[in-house]
Amino acid sequence: MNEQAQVTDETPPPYDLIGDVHGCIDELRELLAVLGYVEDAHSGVWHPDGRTLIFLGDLADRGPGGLQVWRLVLAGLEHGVARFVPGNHDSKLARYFQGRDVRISHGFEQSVRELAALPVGERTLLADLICRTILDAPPYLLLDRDRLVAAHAGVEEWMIGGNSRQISIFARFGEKTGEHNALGLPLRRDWAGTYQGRPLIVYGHTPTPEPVFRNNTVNIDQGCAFGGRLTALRYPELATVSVPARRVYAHPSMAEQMALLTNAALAADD
Ligand SMILES: [Mn+2]
Repeated sequence: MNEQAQVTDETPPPYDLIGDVHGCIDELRELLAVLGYVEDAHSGVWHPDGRTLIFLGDLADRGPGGLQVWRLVLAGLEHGVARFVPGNHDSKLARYFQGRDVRISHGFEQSVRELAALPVGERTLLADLICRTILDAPPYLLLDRDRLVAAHAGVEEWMIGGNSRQISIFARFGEKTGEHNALGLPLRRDWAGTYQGRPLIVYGHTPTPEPVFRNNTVNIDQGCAFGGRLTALRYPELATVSVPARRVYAHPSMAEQMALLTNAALAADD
């Protein structure tokens, strides 16, 4: 999360934006194939029509292949066919690589396992590369001549075009209200509900069963690691393409989450 980095990216469309992968490597490969991407050993992943992949962060944790997802994204970044904005799980991974104290929870235990399984030399190289990528990345991206914003948790209208520590934290975490929902998860201020800006904001971070288009914002996190789906938004087409999770990698599953939230809403209506 580089708070000095340029947030404007000159890469022209078309793009494919992909929500929180969370280690779902099989679903990511399937989604990329459906979108027409080709993977080869030399150039990594690429699209015959010159499309650019934009990853919305939270690449690892929960699903079984976080480091494989990272390798695919790193190859895409190296060959100029992918962009990346960091999520809260990515910044935690960077802090871990810097030797700082982080809680091994919320799926992070899976990434620790994957790292431990690597030979030490390979682990060091990969850790350095991942850490540098996360720390150098701008907190969000402003694309297509200021018509599109890609951010993990979102941005407020006044933040667009700027960069600072406050903006970087909001883009990765959103803003907590101090309250919790029926799942015990912190409630976040509904910035999208009042958004009136011109650029379309594409984000993830909070899983919803379907992509949510609202006030010129789109949430494309469909909770793949929780047994939901992995979604891409094609831009400028604004079509969503999803593949189902092969299984539930983390609980509460999307079905359990929806049932708990529905029950809480019904109880509140009584
Ligand atoms: Mn997140």
